[in-house]
Amino acid sequence: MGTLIDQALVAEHNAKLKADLDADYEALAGSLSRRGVDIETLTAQAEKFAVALPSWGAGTGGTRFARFPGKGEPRNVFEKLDDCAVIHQLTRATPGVSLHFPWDKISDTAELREKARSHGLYFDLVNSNTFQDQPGQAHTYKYGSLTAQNAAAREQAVAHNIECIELGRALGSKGLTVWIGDGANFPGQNNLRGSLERYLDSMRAIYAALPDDWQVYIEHKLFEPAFYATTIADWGTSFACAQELGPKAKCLVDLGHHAPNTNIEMIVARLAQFGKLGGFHFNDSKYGDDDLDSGSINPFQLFLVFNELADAAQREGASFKTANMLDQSHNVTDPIESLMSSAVEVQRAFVQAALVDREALRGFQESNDVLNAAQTLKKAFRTDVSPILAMARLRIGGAIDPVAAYRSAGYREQVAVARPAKAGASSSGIV
Ligand SMILES: [Mn+2]
Repeated sequence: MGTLIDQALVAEHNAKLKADLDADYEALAGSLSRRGVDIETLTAQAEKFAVALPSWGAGTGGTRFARFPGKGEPRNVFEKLDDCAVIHQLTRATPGVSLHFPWDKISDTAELREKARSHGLYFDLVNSNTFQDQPGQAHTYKYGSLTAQNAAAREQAVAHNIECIELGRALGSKGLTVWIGDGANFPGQNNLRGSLERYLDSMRAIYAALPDDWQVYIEHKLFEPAFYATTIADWGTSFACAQELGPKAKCLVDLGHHAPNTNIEMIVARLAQFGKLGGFHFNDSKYGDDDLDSGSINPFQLFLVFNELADAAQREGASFKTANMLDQSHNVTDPIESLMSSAVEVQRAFVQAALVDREALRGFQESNDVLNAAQTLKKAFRTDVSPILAMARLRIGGAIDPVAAYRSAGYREQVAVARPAKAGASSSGIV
């Protein structure tokens, strides 16, 4: 199966919106041209942009209080891939899927790989899970996994990560993201330094199992479920561990995993400067690790992150790359709609950052023209690049308005019939 929504329906949708898009695109081309910017260069860049989808995002997430599942949620990894394929079909910006084990574990990786291939998808980074116990597990992670006092629990957690590498390898993935919930809820519960020493010992064993062309991504998070002291709480700890482990270890920045008002774009700049910026989990937040849709609360921050990425790319050339994926929890929206909108918001920030006049910015910085330096960024941020994003999608087979096309195709109603809910079938989560 190549596409899950009849491409004729997408074409019909596009035909209705094409004349308006052409007019908007032409108007934007004109105004950009007066700024010395070629719209076609930006559209070509937008066409190449990709952000990976989290398999766990295809279902309704939930909070600590409740989960309100929607109709037709995927019940297994194959159905998650079907939904991811629809998101990519309409946005043309999400060809990669990031799996989470053991939630997505199956015995036949060849079948899963073939399913992805038939959808035009590939497997991005794989994720391990030692932040909850699985049925039948020998040793609990209640008091930690990679940092547990109990050596057998640590060994079990290391073995799970190595199994994730093997599964990922069979699926064509090139990296493992490790996030642990380890830490303390009380002062005195853990020896702070001892916990990190055990973490490093465990990570050295995982690192040693990495194939030559693989990387391991360390994801930090300020708090939750450890509410007093999380072992890998911040980018400084993440960076120190990545340095300690070696060149195949990088830092992964989840936008939600910081204290409110943290200058995340500066963290991005620091990690890029020292060669340890591995990738991102994009989402948005107001208070903590809210896992809200990317760009829904603070789109300017998202733009400023991409501004740093554009600066790093200009300094370092084609060798500069990051692994980008969404990591969100959809509680009150259709996950497919949220993931499509979020992919477009991340792509929007990327294109806006490409619009920044870097030469002018440098000039204003050197001459201490603070106001104009700030305005140079704002000018790019304020530019509505929607026609560029829509035109990019149209030219590579996507939908001018992905959410409208999705709704009119009736996909959710169809899968609601095909996927009757069954008790305990959900395997979505929040990370
Ligand atoms: Mn994350």
